[in-house]
Amino acid sequence: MSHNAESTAFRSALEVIRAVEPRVADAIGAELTDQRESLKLIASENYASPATLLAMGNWFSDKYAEGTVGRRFYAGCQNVDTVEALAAEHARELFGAAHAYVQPHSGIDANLVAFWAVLADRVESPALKKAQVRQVNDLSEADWFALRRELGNQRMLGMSLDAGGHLTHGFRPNISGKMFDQRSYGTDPATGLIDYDRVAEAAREFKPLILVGGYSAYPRKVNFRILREIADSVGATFMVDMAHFAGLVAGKVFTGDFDPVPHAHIVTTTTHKSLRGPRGGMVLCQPELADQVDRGCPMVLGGPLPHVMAAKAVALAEARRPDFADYAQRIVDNAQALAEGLLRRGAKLVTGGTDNHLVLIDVSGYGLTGRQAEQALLDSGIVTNRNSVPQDPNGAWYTSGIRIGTPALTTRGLGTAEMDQTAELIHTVLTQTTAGANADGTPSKAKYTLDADLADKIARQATDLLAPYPLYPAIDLA
Ligand code: DSN
Repeated sequence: MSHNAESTAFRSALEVIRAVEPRVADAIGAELTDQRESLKLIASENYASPATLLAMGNWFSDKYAEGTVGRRFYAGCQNVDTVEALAAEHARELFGAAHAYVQPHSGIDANLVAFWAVLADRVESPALKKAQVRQVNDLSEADWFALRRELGNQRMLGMSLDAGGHLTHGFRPNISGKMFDQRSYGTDPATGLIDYDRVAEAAREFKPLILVGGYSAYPRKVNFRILREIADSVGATFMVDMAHFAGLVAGKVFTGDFDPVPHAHIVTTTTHKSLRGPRGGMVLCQPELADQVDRGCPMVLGGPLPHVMAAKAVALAEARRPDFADYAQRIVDNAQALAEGLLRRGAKLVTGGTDNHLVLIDVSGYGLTGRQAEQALLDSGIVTNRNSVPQDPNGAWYTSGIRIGTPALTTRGLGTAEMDQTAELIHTVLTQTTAGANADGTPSKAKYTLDADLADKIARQATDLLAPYPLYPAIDLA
């Protein structure tokens, strides 16, 4: 395929859009410019391939396809069946999973599908048995009351938010925190690492129905074999949310005890982070959960998005190519180079480093909150997000941390030398930023000062750093 084909495809698409609503075409073009010019260090973002992006922009978007492959609630789904079956096959082969469900629209949706599947599989509930889709109309009022009583108050044990766990692992701002009686395990205050003995102790005391492994801001490997043993010892279902590190599992950087798929009963993921696919979710599971997982739509999901499933099939096919393993290894090499560069310059990092794709800087070492640091970096052309650190005194809004990750810059081709330069840019911005004060003189958690000329200079240096590694080099919209 020629480079010219990619350029022609996107230019033509924009021409067609521009004829209807030019402001949308302009915004799409502006987004490409912004993404090309900024140093994207958001750990959960990436750049999907042109083939993946194009697979989403077509008439598959027009199809309803509730149900599963070969068993739909709508006629005319033969082509949707083709792409859904392909995406599931690629997912099973890539991860060595018994079953794959590729309909979830996001990671949150994938987790909801998993929670429902585990509840339906594990909770002894005559009312629930009746409530399965095919019999839902037969439920009496008494059945509904029984169903709520029998399913309610089940227990979930997951990683605490400030130690790097995710909102959907039983925390109040998410429905999982209302569905489940939740307790969390944190990390060792001295090392920042998961203390598996403490997890085992919490599991023994709490006796969860579901033990959740996985994180969105923990910079280390997790031993899933040990977590499975803990789950088994208390009769819990072991679920892993690998949304952040699915690309490292796919690329065989995380193997053995660190690969969740052979150890967990059920694994959820997004497809757009280190896996580098379209925005979306996916569930992998053991055979005994497959039937419940496949009820995801309409149980907790809206109609599947066939255009996104087509894009998942494309991206998963890409991840099965040998060069994806090289990409995954470079993600980790780059994160470690970035961590080392920051440490050498005096930054304080949670756990003192990383062995995955992300680094968590404790910016209290620079006298800043996460919010101040995030904005100062943004002023300087460096896109990151603030994040809590363990036992964070500033809470989840202001925070004391900055989370940075390397999947996106690694896709562009930046390597360890550029990571050291990136560390220099970050360190310069953070050392030159000063926390501000409120009108009454009290310290502000949001205000800061950073010399505008310095911010501009750093932004130019960031652009120079990116210049040899153009984003979507074949695409010229001019
Ligand atoms: N929003 C994702 C992240 O940034 O980690 C997780 O939901």
